[in-house]
Amino acid sequence: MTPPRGLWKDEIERPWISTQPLGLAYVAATARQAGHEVRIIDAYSMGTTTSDIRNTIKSFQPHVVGISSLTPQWPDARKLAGIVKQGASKVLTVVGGPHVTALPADAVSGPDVDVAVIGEGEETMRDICNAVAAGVDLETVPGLVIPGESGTVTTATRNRNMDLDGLPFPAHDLLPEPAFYNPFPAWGKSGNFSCIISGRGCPYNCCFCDVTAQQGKRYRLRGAGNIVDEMTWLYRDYAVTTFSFRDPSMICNRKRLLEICRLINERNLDIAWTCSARANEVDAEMLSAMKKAGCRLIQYGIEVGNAAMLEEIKNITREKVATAVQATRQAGISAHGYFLFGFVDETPETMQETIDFSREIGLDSAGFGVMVPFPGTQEFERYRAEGLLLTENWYDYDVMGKPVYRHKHVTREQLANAPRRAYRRFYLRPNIMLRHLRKMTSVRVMRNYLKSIRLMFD
Ligand code: B12
Ligand code: SF4
Repeated sequence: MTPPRGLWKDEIERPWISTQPLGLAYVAATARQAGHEVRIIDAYSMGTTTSDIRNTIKSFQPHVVGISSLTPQWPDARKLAGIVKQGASKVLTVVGGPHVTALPADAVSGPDVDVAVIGEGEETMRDICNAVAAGVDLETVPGLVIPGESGTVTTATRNRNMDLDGLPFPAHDLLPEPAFYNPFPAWGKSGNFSCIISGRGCPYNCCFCDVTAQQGKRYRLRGAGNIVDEMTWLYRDYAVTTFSFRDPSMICNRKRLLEICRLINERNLDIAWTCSARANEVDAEMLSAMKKAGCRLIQYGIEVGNAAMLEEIKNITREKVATAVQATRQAGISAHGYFLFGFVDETPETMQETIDFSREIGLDSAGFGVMVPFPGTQEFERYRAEGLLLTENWYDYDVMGKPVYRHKHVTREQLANAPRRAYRRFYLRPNIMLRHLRKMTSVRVMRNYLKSIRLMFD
């Protein structure tokens, strides 16, 4: 299950944008492959009510319930575990996901969570289900934290899965219909949308990001054939025509990237897709092959505009970023930049530099947020050690929310207002507005644009 947003304060709301919870769908597919009967309730995306959850649990009477949690979802996840226990008192509640991996002992400190899973959960959840079915002690299963009478017990370390092609595809058939998910598809094609993961791990270990802590420093890549097989399945059986590669590593291996593009063309998949990239990784040949295979948008994590901060945070120069954006647009692919405010050296001047840089380099679109020091990141340790964290209510740890820390050089108000100011400065320009007006080709896209515009002025 994913926890419904706002459950902890009894104010459940459906998010206005949600995408398939792939991690959970991988875990479900693996447990099912081992012979267990599995259901997924994506209560976060569906805004499932407490009474619906109770009814489902009462009628299904599961032996094990797995709950996935990002950091801001943790208060909801914990409350959900309690509701599950009320519906089926003998059930084993298992939590997993990025927040649990960062703070597993904390995750099992309450009365309703029985087991925390560290890291990638496919094999671990399969082993938990097997152990429960066979009545075997959970302490024999690697990768767990379990509450014990004299403190928590951490079981043996589980090695990372090096054979991602050996995993079953995510259990899309257990999720709501793809049409239910409503991302921002201005760059996409009409039809359904799906996320896809082409690999795990990231060697860069950026100070604000926990992907390296979660998935390790080494890229573990799926093969091109395995990836395009999944795309072909989703295209044929689920009418998915728009894909978003959601891992940091999709373009990191040139040979594999070119092979993915070749296979998409060979199989005549009439699709549009997007991926994330680091500006130091692209070149003209790759971009041209990507364009021919349907890539419409590349999302660059740029983060800041100040040259010294850029060097420190992303180990890259302003020139390199500008060249990558230019080359992307020259290849006929739109370029999106992500920016964050609030890194440790931030000042009012560097915030302005970020806004100016976002406008200068020719991006088609940009996203701005306040840096959040998520548990498991270097920034979290640094802000905590310096006593700057203002709250450990994890619900507030959201890049769209208010800063959760005191900053040495910038007031909380300056920081909180920066994204909105940046959005206005970026988008309220005639050429950018015109570019986006041209993309309003459907009611769905128009509705999403209107919601975003409202956020700029809220
Ligand atoms: C797609 C995505 C989203 C999607 C969908 C999230 C989802 N539920 O899957 C959306 C757009 C909704 C999203 C939103 C946010 N996201 Co996001 N997202 C991602 C992204 C790009 C891919 C996730 C993914 O599919 N990974 C691949 C799968 C295989 O890994 P996984 O999801 O971690 O799942 C594995 C394990 O965690 C574990 N596991 C997961 N769930 C469970 C459950 C059980 C029971 C078990 C046993 C195991 C288990 O097993 C899985 C399989 O191996 C990741 C970056 C990344 N590369 O992971 C960020 C990431 C997960 N997101 C992140 C963040 C911060 C957010 C936001 C908080 C941003 C914000 N607004 O501030 C919001 C949170 C929204 C909310 N209220 O919860 C952070 C998480 C940090 C953290 N510690 O919480 C990540 C890691 C990105 C980052 N750079 O730091 N995100
Ligand atoms: S921000 Fe991107 S490049 Fe940096 S560690 Fe995270 S996933 Fe890797």
